[in-house]
Amino acid sequence: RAVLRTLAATPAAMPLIGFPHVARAAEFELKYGNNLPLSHPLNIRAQEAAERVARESKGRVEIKIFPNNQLGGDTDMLSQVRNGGITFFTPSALVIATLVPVAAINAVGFAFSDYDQVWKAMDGKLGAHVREAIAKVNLFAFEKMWDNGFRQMTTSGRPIEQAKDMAGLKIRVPVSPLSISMFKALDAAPASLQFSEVYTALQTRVVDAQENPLPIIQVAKLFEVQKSCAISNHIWDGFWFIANGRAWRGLPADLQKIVADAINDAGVKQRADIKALNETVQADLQSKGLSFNKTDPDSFRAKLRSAGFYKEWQERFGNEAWSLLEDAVGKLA
Ligand code: X2X
Repeated sequence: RAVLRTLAATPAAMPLIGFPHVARAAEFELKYGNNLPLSHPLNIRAQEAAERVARESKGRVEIKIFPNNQLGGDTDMLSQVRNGGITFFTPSALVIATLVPVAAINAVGFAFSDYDQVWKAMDGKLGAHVREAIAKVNLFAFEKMWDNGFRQMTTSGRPIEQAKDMAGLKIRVPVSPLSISMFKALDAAPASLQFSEVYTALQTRVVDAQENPLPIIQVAKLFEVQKSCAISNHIWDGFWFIANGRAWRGLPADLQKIVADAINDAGVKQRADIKALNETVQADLQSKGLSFNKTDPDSFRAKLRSAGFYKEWQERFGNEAWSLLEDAVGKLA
């Protein structure tokens, strides 16, 4: 009644001031966690996708992004997406492989030699094979992988040029059985640490080396605690954008389409961002004091072969997945 009196007393000429806009809570509030700094293309494109989903769903779906390990490390977020604590997570293939072993197949040492091979395989049969395996543990993997990049090795001491330089090297690797296996086969001394711990571990010399794509080295400022970088391209690594299976199935089909289209389109744009970044990132890192050297990939492949690395992982992944990989990259074992 009071409101009506106010309205009645309001001169028609005065624009009616809208009632304070109360933002309706979204019908679906979805949490997305990742392990990368805000400035990485993964977060920039994820933010765009979240805005597109809110717009196209007319506010029915809100994706809240928690970047840079705000929700905990990879291991924590992997268990959260499994139990539904969060809806989305973007683990590296190396990391989700702790749950879905075959997911590490794209990370077999020195398998991929360029991005044409990578996307033909991961957008094709090999990627489909891995997505099926991810579905079996009640997670949903979106069709398009996001790009982490070709991994390079950095050290605080002498540069790495060939396989023999790896002997005894205390190198940090992700929480990944394949990474441990590969660097042990190279006679290094690998230590698995979550990405959130890497900078400090290098700074305090708990480890003397690490390996990551150059954009990661840049955004995580690892050049501040490392001296040299060997361009080894020893692993191509990608992020699977995954959803909790139950939460994903709980979205109506029209909203699933809006979310999937936005996330897949964002993933393809993020790939282009990394490609563009790769043109400039080495010069930027050099300007920040990181020295670079080439390596002899054949010496590393020969060492992995003689250590039985390829044979071991062919058995562990199974012949079907291994054949899909070799169809894409040629004979490895
Ligand atoms: O932990 C790493 O090295 C990173 C950031 O590349 C992954 O997410 C695997």
